[in-house]
Amino acid sequence: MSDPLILSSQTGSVRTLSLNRPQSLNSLNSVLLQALLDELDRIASDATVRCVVLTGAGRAFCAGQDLADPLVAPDAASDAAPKDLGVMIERFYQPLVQRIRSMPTPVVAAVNGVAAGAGANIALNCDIVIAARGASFIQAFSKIGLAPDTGGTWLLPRLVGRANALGLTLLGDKLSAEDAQRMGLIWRCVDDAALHDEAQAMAQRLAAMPTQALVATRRALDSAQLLSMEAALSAETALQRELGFAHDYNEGVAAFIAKRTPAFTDR
Ligand code: T3D
Repeated sequence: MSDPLILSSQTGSVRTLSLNRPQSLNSLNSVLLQALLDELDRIASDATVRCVVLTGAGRAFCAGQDLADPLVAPDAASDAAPKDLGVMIERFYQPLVQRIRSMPTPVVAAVNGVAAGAGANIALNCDIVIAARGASFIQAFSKIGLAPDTGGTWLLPRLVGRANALGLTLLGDKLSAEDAQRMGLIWRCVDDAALHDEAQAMAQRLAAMPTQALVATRRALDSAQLLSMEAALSAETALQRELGFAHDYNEGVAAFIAKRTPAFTDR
């Protein structure tokens, strides 16, 4: 039997998913992409999971689209019809970004090695990105005659500003994890040997927090980018009203008053 393309394990309420095609640096073919979508769907309806960690098996996080996948690889024959890359993107990459960004739990990317093309942008769509010092980020699209996808055009200028986004995407150079942290592209860069423990500790910490409030915060920050200050103030009010009716708010305040650790349960 062949190895599963996604390795899945759970410690407490933290589910860890590892992309598992190490021989091609976890590049993404249609089977792996579908398996990842299916795993995220299962997690979304599994109330035992309160945080997800996404990482890669072997020396890479993910080298992006599998360029040898017959669905996208140009045919050698000069008279062959060109491949429609939009099909792959609509079927897999768009839903994947939407899934990650609407997960009912926080998602931590533990970037263990190179993250290129769609692989880089999958990591950057996660809520908290922790990278090993030896890891790197490459907006590899321009090197093969493409433009950024997997949310990169939306995300990069928001994360690092237009000048840095253009530098990264036009040049397609390798950005070290340290420079990525310095630029504000990721949350933290840690020693290679510490990555697993740091990512798990972060995930366990998030898992113990009020999940609904964390997810609502992500949603509010994303949508506020498109709002006026007045509209953002109204949206904050509506959100706070909604969260104020939830159990976790009562629990958080009760725990604070009683000087005890809160036990958050909403998801
Ligand atoms: O096409 C569409 O559907 C549109 C969507 C596009 C989204 C995208 O992601 S476009 C960008 C695709 N990705 C790339 O262009 C990156 C290609 N890979 C690289 O540039 C390099 O491999 C890396 C810089 C990531 C790592 O370099 P290095 O020197 O550490 O490793 P390597 O020797 O290049 O790769 C190791 C093996 O993985 C090698 O196979 P081999 O020779 O040992 O049999 C290599 O061919 C394979 N590999 C790496 N990346 C991919 C890949 N195989 C297929 N697809 C890949 N993306």
